[in-house]
This record gives sequence, C-alpha cells and structure tokens, in this order.
Amino acid sequence: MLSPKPASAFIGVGSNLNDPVTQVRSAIMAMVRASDWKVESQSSLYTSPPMGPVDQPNYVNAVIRLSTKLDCRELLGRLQDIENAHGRVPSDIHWGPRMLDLDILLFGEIEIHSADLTVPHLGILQRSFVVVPLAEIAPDLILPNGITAADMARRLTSGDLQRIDNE
Ligand code: A4P
Ligand code: MG
Repeated sequence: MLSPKPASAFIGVGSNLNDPVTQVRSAIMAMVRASDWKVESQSSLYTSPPMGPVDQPNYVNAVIRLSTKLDCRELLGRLQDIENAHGRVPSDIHWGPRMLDLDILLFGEIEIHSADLTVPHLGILQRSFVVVPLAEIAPDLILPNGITAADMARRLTSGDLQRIDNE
C-alpha cells in the first residue's frame, strides 16, 4: 500500500561471491535506477572477514539510504527481485556465502516482528560492517538502543573492517 509520506529506509548490501565489489556496485546501480524509491545516499564499500562459517570468502558491504512510499513488505519484495536478478540462489546454510544480500536495516521508526520480516534488522547493533557504513552516511541517526550511529561505530570499530578506496 502506498503511504502518503515517504519513509526513510536504510539497506545493508553484502556479497562474498563472484567478484563481490562488482556485485555490490551493480546492486547499488540497480537501486539508483529503480522507480519505487529515491536513493538519498550511499556509503563507501568495506571489506571484512566472514561473520559465521569461516570457510567462505571475505565480504564486501555497503549501506544505502533511500526514501520510498512503498510499505516495508513491498520494499522487501522489490529488494528480493534485485537479489534474484543477481543470481542469488536459496541456501540452507545459515550465514553461508551469497552473491548478493539486501537487508532492510531500518524503515523509519517502524518495528515489525513476523516470520518473514524483522525490522529493525536483528544484527544491526552487533556488526561493524553494518554500523560503520551506516555512521558514514547518517552519523546522527539514533539506533534502536538510543545511541547515535557515530558513537556505536566508535564502539564497534575493529581492524578487521577495511574501507575500499574508490578507484
Ligand atoms: N528477513 C527478515 N527480516 C529481514 C530484513 N530486515 N531484511 C527475511 C531482509 N530480509 C529479512 O534472508 C532470509 C529471510 O530473512 C528473507 O527471506 C526475509 O524474509 P536471507 O538473507 O536468505 O538469510 P540469511 O542472510 O542467511 O540469514 P540472516 O540471519 O538474515 O543473515 P544476515 O544477517 O543477512 O547475515 N559477514 C560479513 N563480513 N558481512 C556480511 O554481510 N552476512 C551474513 C549474512 C553472514 N556473514 C557476513 C555477512
Ligand atoms: Mg539477509
């Protein structure tokens, strides 16, 4: 359902297969071109070792801010279309390797706790590869624990996360 006022949403982008930098850049391009929302800002790309099973390649991550009149579930469907267009195949491996992962980190002030959708995303406060790019584009954003993204990023900063310079 279209809502009258656009919501501000933050999307986590991740990949660790088939040239992850290219996958993440291509996903960002697809989001910039989409007509259902407006991309307001995009972070740098970051690389880090895998959280979860270690026998998989390093990840590349970024965070996008967009404004949209879609509701949160419609947005999830559109993001899954982009994942599928990037060759994402269903896998039973929890935190296993993937061509492209698009997670709704935050959707305005909305909270959803259902089988297919949890917003804010459960990992948002623990993961430097989410919080550091988020703080780059929205340092003053108040996270669900009441702390700004910038302060949270300072707490989570680890040597494992490297910013990838733009070529
Ligand atoms: N789903 C529920 N809530 C959401 C949400 N807020 N945004 C549901 C998007 N999807 C959401 O997703 C499974 C289902 O989650 C979807 O169908 C949707 O209905 P998935 O992406 O196939 O599951 P998953 O990714 O295997 O599980 P999970 O727990 O979502 O994993 P994460 O949190 O996505 O983490 N290491 C590094 N360094 N960088 C990474 O990006 N990513 C992961 C995956 C593991 N290790 C990583 C990284
Ligand atoms: Mg996911």
